[in-house]
Amino acid sequence: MKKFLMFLCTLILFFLLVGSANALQIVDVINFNSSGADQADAFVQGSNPNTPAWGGEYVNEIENECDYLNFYHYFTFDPAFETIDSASLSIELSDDGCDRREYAWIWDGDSWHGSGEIDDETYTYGVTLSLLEDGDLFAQVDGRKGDFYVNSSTLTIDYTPVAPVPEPATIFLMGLGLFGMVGIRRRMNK
Ligand SMILES: [Ca+2]
Ligand SMILES: [Ca+2]
Ligand SMILES: [Ca+2]
Ligand SMILES: [Ca+2]
Repeated sequence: MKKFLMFLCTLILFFLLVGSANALQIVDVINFNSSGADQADAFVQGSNPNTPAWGGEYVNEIENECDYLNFYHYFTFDPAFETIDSASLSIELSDDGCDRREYAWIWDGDSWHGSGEIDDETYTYGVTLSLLEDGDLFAQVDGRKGDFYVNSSTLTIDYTPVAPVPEPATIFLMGLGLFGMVGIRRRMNK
């Protein structure tokens, strides 16, 4: 029984020490449809006030070179971040037919990227990490030529959370764990 308790305490200590250092991931997916998006806040203007959210008749379709789609990813770091380690933005576009010579500009938060011929493809870009500290990212798809759909946008963030402040119960368990380890060592030395 004593042995088992010592083992348990050591195990708890191990998980307390290892568990607090784990990196976390946020994945925020917005699916666009003809009249809006499945995330109600996708068109709520945040830290970068901008022009109206979309042009033309349909939200999820870029109908010509004057059309565009502006949107926000909103996310919460829970627990708060110590460091944001990496982030990417993936935007899925698809052709409405088999048309040729169709192009878009994609804004990833701080730079424009040319798409090349749009058929059915997901475009992924690294995101400048400092843009994510305030909990939102503004992105855009602008028509350059042709007509195509903007199906979805996925923001993936990997971060290291702040180390939690130990509560009295945690300190007590850690104490027990240390006590258990000392006990095991003493036994082995006998
Ligand atoms: Ca449109
Ligand atoms: Ca095409
Ligand atoms: Ca931001
Ligand atoms: Ca097309």
